[in-house]
Amino acid sequence: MRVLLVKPRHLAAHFGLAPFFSTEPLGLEYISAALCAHGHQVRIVDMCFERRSMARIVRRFRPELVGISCLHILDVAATLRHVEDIKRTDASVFVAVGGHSVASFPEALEGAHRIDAICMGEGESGMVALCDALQNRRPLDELPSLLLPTDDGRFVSTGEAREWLEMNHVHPPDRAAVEAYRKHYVCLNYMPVWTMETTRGCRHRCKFCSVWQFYKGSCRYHSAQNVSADFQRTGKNVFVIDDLFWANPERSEELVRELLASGERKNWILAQSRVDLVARSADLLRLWRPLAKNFDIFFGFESPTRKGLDSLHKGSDVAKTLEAVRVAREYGFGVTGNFIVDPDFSEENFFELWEFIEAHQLFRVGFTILTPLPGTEYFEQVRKHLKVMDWSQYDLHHLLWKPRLPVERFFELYCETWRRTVLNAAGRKKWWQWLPQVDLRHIGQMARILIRSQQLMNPRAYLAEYSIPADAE
Ligand code: B12
Repeated sequence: MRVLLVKPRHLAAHFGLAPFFSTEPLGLEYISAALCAHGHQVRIVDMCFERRSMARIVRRFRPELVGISCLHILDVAATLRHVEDIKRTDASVFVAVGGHSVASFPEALEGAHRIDAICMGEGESGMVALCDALQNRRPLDELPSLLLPTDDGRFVSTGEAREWLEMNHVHPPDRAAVEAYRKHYVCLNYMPVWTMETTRGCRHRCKFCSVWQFYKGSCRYHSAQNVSADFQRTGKNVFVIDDLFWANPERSEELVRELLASGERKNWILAQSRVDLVARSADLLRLWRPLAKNFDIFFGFESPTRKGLDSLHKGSDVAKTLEAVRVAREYGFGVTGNFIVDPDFSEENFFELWEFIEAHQLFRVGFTILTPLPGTEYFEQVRKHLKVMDWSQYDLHHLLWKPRLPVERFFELYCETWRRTVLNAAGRKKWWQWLPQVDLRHIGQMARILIRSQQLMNPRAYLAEYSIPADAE
């Protein structure tokens, strides 16, 4: 079959670190590899950087099946627009929508009757099964993990999801399918960037995170040989998107030995991990460090206090945060991360956060506003109190209910928090100090990103998008 896979064109991301991060559609690359292995003809289009219209792409490629990946709930509006464009161009094309956010919360697509199926599970197996059924004209309600539309605009389930994939059977991602867009993929001052996956899922239970709920607490690992082969295919800057890097010490040691033996070295690697894990993994970190000239760790710091960590179900403590920072620095890793700002913050909570950042020199960090992500237990718990159901505001930088402080003061302090980081082009790291770290060819792109990101320190920008009526409870 001819299959078109689509990464939607999301809204211009303007707050937080979003302008600094733009990465490849790795999930679609895995799906493409699985489909190609079954003899299908596949194209991936990244609508964030695609110049052709959807209508033109559909007319040219004439897909029989289109799969759209709705990774973030923010992508819902763009996804629906693409569905309309595809169906208007050729109503006979079968349109399936999948991906993390809609599989976690299909309700976001309710009423979208032009979608032919919502896919709940991993696309490597789901899309192959869908192609097979469509090609052989078998009824779709025999396939598991689909939601199929009814005449009244609802979706009904075809049954429980099948088992999670056995990772050793997953084909490495089809990187060639996105090479045309490669120059657009950036992380901070590193460009172009490749993303890689070594582990899928997370076994922790953080209140704000939707990953463990999507993967039902499972954590699975690609084989060391497959990761090593993929590592050699990636370029010099690599963002490892695993939610919990170094999760399994034995397997991680096997993997790093395999990678070291391959001789491949990178300019920059970014890996995301937890403080308690890093605090107890000094020997493992020492083994990993030689793999790249620059190696940053992105920590979910979340809170400077035990009380704050407990309220987020983080299952860690502040002593571990400090130990992780010490271990990472001792072995030459760059320390980056994120803190969560609760709408319930008082002035003292902000001051506490600033003191912590200053005391431990954590200037390469970001901040997000505590947000109940659709599909999480937390979302269901607070749902009736939410004042905003516009998914474009679920970017972790909008208030979804009234804060404890007056809203103007909340955003003043939130922006002051951001001003204390290296991203303040007029502050800690002047704009021109970024330049030596950027390849000459990319200076224009870097300057544009820096200019765009200065909005995140401007309270008026947030207030302009604040939509909660003054008389709301
Ligand atoms: C990489 C990443 C990013 C990248 C962008 C990636 C991209 N290509 O667009 C960057 C760093 C830019 C980013 C930004 C943000 N992110 Co993000 N991101 C991730 C991360 C860590 C990995 C995604 C990934 O590549 N996974 C690996 C691939 C293999 O899996 P996959 O994409 O899910 O695809 C599989 C299945 O879902 C399925 N599938 C996917 N598409 C389709 C389509 C069809 C048709 C079918 C059948 C199946 C299918 O099959 C695939 C293969 O198995 C996830 C966490 C996670 N584990 O999912 C968070 C995550 C998706 N991000 C999240 C958030 C909150 C954000 C931000 C809002 C954070 C912020 N404050 O800035 C921003 C939003 C940016 C924006 N404006 O859009 C949340 C999303 C919550 C939600 N429900 O919306 C997640 C889940 C993290 C979390 N801990 O909760 N992100």
